[in-house]
Amino acid sequence: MDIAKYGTSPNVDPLMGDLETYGLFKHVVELEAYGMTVVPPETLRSSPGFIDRLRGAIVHACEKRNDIVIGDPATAPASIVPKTRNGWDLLEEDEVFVEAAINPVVLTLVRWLCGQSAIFGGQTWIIKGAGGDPLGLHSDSHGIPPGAGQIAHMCNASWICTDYESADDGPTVFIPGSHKYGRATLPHEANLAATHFKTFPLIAKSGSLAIWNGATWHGSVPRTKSGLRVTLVQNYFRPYMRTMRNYSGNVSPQLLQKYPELERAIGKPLYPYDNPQAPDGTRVAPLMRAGTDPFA
Ligand SMILES: O=C(O)CCC(=O)C(=O)O
Ligand SMILES: [Fe+2]
Repeated sequence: MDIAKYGTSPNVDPLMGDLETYGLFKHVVELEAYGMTVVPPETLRSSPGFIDRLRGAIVHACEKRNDIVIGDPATAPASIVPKTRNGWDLLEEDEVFVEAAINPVVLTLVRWLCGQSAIFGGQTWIIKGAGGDPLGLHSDSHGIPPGAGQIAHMCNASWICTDYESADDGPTVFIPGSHKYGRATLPHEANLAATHFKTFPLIAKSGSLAIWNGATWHGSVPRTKSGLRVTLVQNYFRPYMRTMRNYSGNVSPQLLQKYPELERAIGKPLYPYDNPQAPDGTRVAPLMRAGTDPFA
């Protein structure tokens, strides 16, 4: 029996088809059970050379914004990594960032977690050299208090741009099943070195996607290898959430025309009203519809 064929659930039925087409059932089960999954490059159907172009574009943007030369991340010294935090809003730096944001396999898993109305909210890089402190355990679903943990309110879909082979790469580490706690870590729960929770590391080849329910607790361990770890973090939100940047009305019309899926992914958030006296009425019904079904 194939329930989706009955057409009784218009929001989740098409997702079932996409999960089948792209071979994602294991990944959905891992998302539900553990709160995260790693999709290997061969499942992602990226265009040839995609991950090399993406890594190159991240390095180039970081060089340009910080007036430095990084060159090849495999040989660059840790000391070159800028202390500044200016890695957000990359979408229009290079079209490879659009490709990263609207990859159909990525969007299928994003929509599984955050519904058909999921909104692309921002991208930033992580460029990490050896040394430094661990990153404490946290949830990415900022502002979601205990009591609202039954669904993902946002998710993190990160492109892995250099191999994460072991703890030496300084990977993200996760607490399995912690998305079910439905709350942020408390201050006494954040210390990764002292935690009593069991953790597992993100191990993945360059070109993989790591995606997690934003509520899944995670941190990261210091890198001990030479060279740099490069990651593109991408956040997607349910339409009632505030995003890093409101891309609606703020992306070049040429880019939207070239990538129609981008227009859908950046969505048309209702709040805050762009005109407080006369809000755009066409945005009300979609947000109300999103309130009817976690897959809407
Ligand atoms: O992998 C890391 O270094 C931290 C990742 C993280 O916390 C995030 O992307 O939200
Ligand atoms: Fe995080």
